[in-house]
Amino acid sequence: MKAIEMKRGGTPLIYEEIAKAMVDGDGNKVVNLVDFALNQENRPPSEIIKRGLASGMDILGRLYESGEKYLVDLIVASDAFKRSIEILKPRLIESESDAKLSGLVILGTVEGDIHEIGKKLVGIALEVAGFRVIDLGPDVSPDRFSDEARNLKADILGMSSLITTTMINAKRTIDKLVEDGIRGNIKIMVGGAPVDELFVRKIGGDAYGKDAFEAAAVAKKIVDLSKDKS
Ligand code: B1M
Repeated sequence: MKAIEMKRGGTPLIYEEIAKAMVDGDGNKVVNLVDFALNQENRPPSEIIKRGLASGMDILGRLYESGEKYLVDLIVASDAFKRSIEILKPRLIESESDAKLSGLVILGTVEGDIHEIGKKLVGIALEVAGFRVIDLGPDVSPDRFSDEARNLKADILGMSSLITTTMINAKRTIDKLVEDGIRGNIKIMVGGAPVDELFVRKIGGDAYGKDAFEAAAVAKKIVDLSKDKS
């Protein structure tokens, strides 16, 4: 593959190429470009995610909403995104990892919601920040969240929610933790496109993360604060 030239103004064209291949549904091209950006051009993995993959997915989401793209296009792009994360993950952790262990986080997408790419990125960012992460996957019930939180003695429970109709299941999960008597032992962070700070506060959570890297920073802050208190 030939070296990717710079756009006027210095923005590397490779990020746009990755985003375009996502929108065009060319999964193999996405993965090859990601590999090229990382290994030939030495682009930072976090920028490849933000300006290439996530940007392409965002455009695709809008085209899906307006009826110009279909569910199958989202599935192809999601597969390419996940394959790309596997390429980027080792480099992200090796280049940006914080050596000391910050705590244990259990992570999952709320019940009824199968979106998992954002959650996977949050998991990686938390690992980079020194947390041990146990990913329960998508569509996690309040009962399961609560059982795992108790059994694993996790410091933080992180919930991802992408659909407006199921985001209320984050509240049902918090209610379940209260019912099981373990709410006071764990910090709760919630995020995802339709979620905001106000929603998290209303349902009784502790913290909101706008994106993966902000989520990791916020996680460190709430764990450090609770250590200071004890
Ligand atoms: Co669906 N989907 N989808 N989808 N999908 C959305 C979310 C939607 C907005 C598309 C649209 O209509 N514009 C819409 C929801 C509308 C709404 O409720 N407001 C939607 C819909 C309707 C659906 C279905 C119902 C469609 C259908 O079947 N008719 C269905 C849902 C089925 C279900 O869950 N029960 C469905 C299915 C799918 C696919 C399976 C095809 C696929 C998911 C594949 C997978 O994950 N395995 C998919 C995709 C890819 C999308 C879009 C296009 C992209 C989501 C994504 O991966 N983004 C999405 C539209 C969009 O977001 N533009 C859409 C990339 C990712 C990096 O960003 O997930 O936002 P994001 O995560 C960010 C932040 O939000 C944040 O950090 C992440 C990284 O920066 N974050 C957290 C996320 N979790 C966090 C947790 C935290 C902190 C931060 O703390 C714990």
